[in-house]
Amino acid sequence: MPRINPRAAAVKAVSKAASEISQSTPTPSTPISTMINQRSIPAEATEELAAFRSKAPKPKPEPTPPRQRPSPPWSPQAREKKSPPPQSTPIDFSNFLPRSHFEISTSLPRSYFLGHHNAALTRMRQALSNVGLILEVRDFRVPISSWNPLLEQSLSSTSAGVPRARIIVYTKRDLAPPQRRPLPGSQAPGDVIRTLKSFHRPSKVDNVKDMIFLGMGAHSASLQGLLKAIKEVAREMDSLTGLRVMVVGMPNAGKSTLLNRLRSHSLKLGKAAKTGAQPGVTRKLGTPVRILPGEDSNDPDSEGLGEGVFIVDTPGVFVPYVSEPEAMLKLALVGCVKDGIISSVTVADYLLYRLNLTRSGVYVERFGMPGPTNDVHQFLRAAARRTGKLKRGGDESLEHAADWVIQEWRRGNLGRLLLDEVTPTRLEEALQLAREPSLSMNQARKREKLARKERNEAKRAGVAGESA
Ligand SMILES: Nc1nc2c(ncn2[C@@H]2O[C@H](COP(=O)(O)OP(=O)(O)O)[C@@H](O)[C@H]2O)c(=O)[nH]1
Ligand SMILES: [Mg+2]
Repeated sequence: MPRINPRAAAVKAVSKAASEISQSTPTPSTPISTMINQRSIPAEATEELAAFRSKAPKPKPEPTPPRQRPSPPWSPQAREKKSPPPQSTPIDFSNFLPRSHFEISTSLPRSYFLGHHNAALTRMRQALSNVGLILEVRDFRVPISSWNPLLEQSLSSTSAGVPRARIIVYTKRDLAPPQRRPLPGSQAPGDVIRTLKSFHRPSKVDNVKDMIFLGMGAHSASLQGLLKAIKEVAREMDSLTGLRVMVVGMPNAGKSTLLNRLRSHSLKLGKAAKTGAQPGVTRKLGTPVRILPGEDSNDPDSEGLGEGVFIVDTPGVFVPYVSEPEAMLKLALVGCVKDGIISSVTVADYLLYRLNLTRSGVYVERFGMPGPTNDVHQFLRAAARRTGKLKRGGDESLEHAADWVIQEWRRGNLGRLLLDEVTPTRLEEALQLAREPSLSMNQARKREKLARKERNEAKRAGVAGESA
């Protein structure tokens, strides 16, 4: 038995208790300067405040937060990292004014169209000859931004010019807000689904056989619905060799996961395609994988399926150029763009802006903040302190905190959002874009340059008009 020094044990116990008390001490109430920064005071009140401040004694500077070392795995902070957070918190937003507009730098990258995207598209075109059905995967949180017209133009019709059958699958439904509780200032997912359903009617978009809304977990009814729709297409084709399906979409939209889930649901077989949280996991066209048995099987439901249904996985293909800069931020946030292409602090700032617009205060409680904020640095400092994302000297690492915040949101633990506004007009505009002849990268850049010039000229004219 090791000998215990009673004095050392007592000192250890006292310092542990002291650190627990300091961690549980509530944050001091918000100083006026912070409240102004957060714009939690209406603009018209600032003048009165300024007058009051000139008479009042100078406020004490904000206390610097205590420097902390990264917490060990058994500490309360580490447990906080693991425990699933509450999805809605009664945070008071009544005196808080969220930003109504997100300022986007003109230098924001507008493309993530890589060499292997282009090569994949060429190989997909070559492999199309025996493909009877395209499963087009889009992310339900960004149903318009993750719509890739390039895929549509390249794959939608056969060499004879006949439109190829398509089913549109909206994934990640589970990461959108729950249907019964629409967030303020945001559309209810049920309305978005209705708008998409009425838009995708076959009369509007060529040969769309069905659309399916899928999420992980308790959504196997949708998976069942998708298999049924695939079977119907196979029976319609009535080919002896069965049906070949190609699953296509933007990077990280959930294509490989869908293939695995269809196979597992229908044939109870294990994973056939590699999946991952970052884009670029699937680099090559897959070999066809069976998802439905052929007529020679004992399955009574395989009638009319020929040799069965096989599915081919493909690498994600990004749009050559994103003309709407905000769409690029949305795509980065949901993970269609590889992390690091856009600064994670910018992406986290965009997330903060969107969370505040929907009055989602999950972050306020989780990071122990005095209230909501529009200041991304304040947001990330609080996240860093709470999760131990600290630099060697103890200062908060904003980049690491930003990476963590983005991942945590993607896991559905920091408020769930629908990022695109889905209206018939917006869908109609996207359709027009999809029907335009494909823009080359250079053409797209030229187009953007011209648009920027026009924007700047309009801005200058506006300023001149004001000062005249
Ligand atoms: N929550 C959730 N995650 C999903 C869903 N579909 C895919 N994912 C995740 O999204 C990430 C990308 O999936 P993957 O299938 O590799 O995407 P791919 O690049 O389109 O093949 C993985 O981490 C998946 O687990 C979904 O419906 N819900
Ligand atoms: Mg994949």
